[in-house]
Amino acid sequence: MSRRGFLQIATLAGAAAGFTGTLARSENEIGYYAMDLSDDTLRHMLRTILRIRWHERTMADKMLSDPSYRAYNHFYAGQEAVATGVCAALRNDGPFDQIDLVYSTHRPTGHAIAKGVDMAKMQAEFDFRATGLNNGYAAEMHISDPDVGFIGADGMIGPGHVIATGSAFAFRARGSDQVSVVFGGDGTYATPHFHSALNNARLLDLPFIYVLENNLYHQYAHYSHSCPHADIADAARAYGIPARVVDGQDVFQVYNAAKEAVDRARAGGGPSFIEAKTYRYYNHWGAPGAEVGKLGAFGYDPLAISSFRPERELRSWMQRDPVDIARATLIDWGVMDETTADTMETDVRAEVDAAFAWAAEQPLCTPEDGLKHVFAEGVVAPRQMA
Ligand SMILES: Cc1ncc(C[n+]2csc(CCOP(=O)(O)OP(=O)(O)O)c2C)c(N)n1
Ligand SMILES: [Mg+2]
Repeated sequence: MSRRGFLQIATLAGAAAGFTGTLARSENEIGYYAMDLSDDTLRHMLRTILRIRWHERTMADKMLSDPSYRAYNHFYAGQEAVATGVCAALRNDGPFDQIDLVYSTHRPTGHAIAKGVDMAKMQAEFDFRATGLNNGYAAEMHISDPDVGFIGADGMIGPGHVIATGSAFAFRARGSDQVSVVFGGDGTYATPHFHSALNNARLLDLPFIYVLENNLYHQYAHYSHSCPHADIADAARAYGIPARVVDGQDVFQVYNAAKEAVDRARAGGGPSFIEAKTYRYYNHWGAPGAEVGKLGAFGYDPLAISSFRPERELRSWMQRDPVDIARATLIDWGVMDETTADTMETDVRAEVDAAFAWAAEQPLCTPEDGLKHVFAEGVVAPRQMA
């Protein structure tokens, strides 16, 4: 019997015997839904984490080594388990009026990949190519792909939260069981939109999930500078919203909390809040302080007024890397072995290289393209007043 099978039986036996310990459960008793996923789904989750990670690393290396490379990024490395665990609990395929929607942030790459956005097209978009995901108009901070329910990245922190509750309101009004999810950072606590979205979601009992990625910093300031709570989840509880704090480095813990929240929303139980404690391996924006071929930015960021985070803090978070945790868990559960895990990583690296190569061959936008989609094309009759 696999270790996962053993843990599943132990959980059932524990439940039957009224066992309330932590065996085979996450410590805050979310119910270990991840263990019941199919092997294929579990492998897909690790693959998604790896796809995000190698996209990040490839892009960072390009930014550092190729002066002609135009694309830029707010790197998501270190946080991959959050996007992956949440999106694994959502409906990502199907007609637009049935899939779940994700509203992203200024750090959108991981959310986009996890929701199912085509990586090659996204990469072409980042590089201002005319055949990119949004015809070269969006770059990183405005990518959007409604076909997979990825409503979009957002250069502003906050306003997307309120728009996401609008979608949730539409779902409720139409009697749909779709769910609207917004990702936000610890920095959004200090925006009015954070509070407005949570208040309205509770008042109207909306199928709305707020996923707060607490990576400790907004730009170069610690979140305690703008938020009085150690757990930002306490702010959601103040609005009467059930809230979980999870280890954002462990994709399966994130999934458990997301599944619980999605089930609640679909059943008409209203909003949920998930605070994932996590960390970003690069600096706020771009790759300053990073080195080609190495994960993370340990060096000084010239945009920061001072060295804003201790190097040993970054190193200690990297010891609990989302890739390692997901991989070790699946090997422990007997879902894969070291060799199949290595093969998956090799495949993913080839896929990412191919996506970058395809994007680099795509035609660039022309100056004329910049004037398209601004005004209506052709002759437009002025509206006549009756
Ligand atoms: C309304 C608004 N104010 C300020 C900014 C500038 N800004 C961009 S990212 C950022 C910090 C965001 O921090 P956090 O929400 O913790 O997300 P993280 O960057 O850590 O992922 C700020 C202040 C902005 N984009 N929008
Ligand atoms: Mg932050």
